[in-house]
Amino acid sequence: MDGVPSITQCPVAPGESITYTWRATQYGSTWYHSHFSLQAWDGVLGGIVINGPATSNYDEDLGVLFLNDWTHNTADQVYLSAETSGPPTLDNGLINGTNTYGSLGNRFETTFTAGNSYRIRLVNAAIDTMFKFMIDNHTMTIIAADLVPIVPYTADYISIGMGQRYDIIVNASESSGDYWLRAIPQTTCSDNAEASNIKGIVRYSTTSTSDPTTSAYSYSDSCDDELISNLVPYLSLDASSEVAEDDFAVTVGRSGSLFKWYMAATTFVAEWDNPTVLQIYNNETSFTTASHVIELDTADEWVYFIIETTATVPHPIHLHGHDFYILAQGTGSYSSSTVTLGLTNPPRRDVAMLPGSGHLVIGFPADNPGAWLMHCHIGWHTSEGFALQLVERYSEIAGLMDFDTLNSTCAAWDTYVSAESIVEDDSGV
Ligand SMILES: [Cu+2]
Repeated sequence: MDGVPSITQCPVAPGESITYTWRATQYGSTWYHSHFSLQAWDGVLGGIVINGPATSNYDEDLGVLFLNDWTHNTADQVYLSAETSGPPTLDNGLINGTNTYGSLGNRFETTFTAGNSYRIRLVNAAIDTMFKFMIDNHTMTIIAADLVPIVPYTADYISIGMGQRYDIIVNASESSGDYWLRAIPQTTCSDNAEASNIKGIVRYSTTSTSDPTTSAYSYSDSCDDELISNLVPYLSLDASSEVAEDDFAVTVGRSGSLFKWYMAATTFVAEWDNPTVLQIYNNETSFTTASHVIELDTADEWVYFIIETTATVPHPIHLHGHDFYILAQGTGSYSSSTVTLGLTNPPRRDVAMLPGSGHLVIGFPADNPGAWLMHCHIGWHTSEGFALQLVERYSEIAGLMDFDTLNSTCAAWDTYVSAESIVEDDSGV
């Protein structure tokens, strides 16, 4: 029960609070954010670090480093044009919540001690920007993808999609100087008015105040994930043969003047005041078509999801409640006769890119009872209905719920909605 409104709880009314208590069964770097409307993209987010072993050594943990895009109007204001005219050019970007704009603002800065090595926990918390992240003159060793430790590999830069995390280790391999740290929007799928200015500074002297004069590593602009062959989980697990399979064509269309996204011809809408787990609590078994419930009833049964698009826009596909196995990811449509699934220790994570005009095949066992959202992590697309939900092991869910909190949260929400005449105007997630 991870706090998604319309799925696992009612939204938290203004002035109310909710406390989440959970047992961490994994370790590594992740983040939390509001799932109500577009609040996350106005800054209702933060990092989560769960300590545990790493697959490579380092001297110092610098913690979470957020990469964001940014709009000068609120995301809610911008949404009004996004849903009628398509995704807008965003105004700027932020490194850990800060950047310059003209003569205003300040850059993120950090100081390295020559010879030391630093762990940085990257989070792409952008609403609609895929970044390449790099630090000039410094290579990196990548040790985790989302919450999954991987066999370390080295690179000059890393591609990080919306919602994804990477843990990297950077050696302070220079002896002095100032170096740009860059989050570069990939123009293949992202538009940003300050694309070359989303930068921070790595210094070797705390007293230096000069801007770096260093150059970026060369790269080719793309919105592709890191290669499957590089994302090798340190704990080797093989995927099992499927027992069930679902195929979801991703399409976009208009409902009146508004863009809506569809998976298998359904654009997602769930109700803030009637979350899925409340329906389960009330023993309801027929869900609305628009709430796009996929029921997984058999414990530990393997399911494969085939997600395909014929449009050129790539999408970061995120599943709550699971690390899925990436069985295939590529361009063109999926066919079992032309695409070979990788079942031997494939990458596991919780966000993967569906390539433009391409396919993504993910698989996972039904080993986590609950109601779990799957959605595109582009904020506009989530609100425009690019989502579905799993009801995983229905009969076990009620026993895992905290009814008192569910009911009191919903009661406070209902009171607020009737007092303020609040109307749900998006997908509810
Ligand atoms: Cu999308």
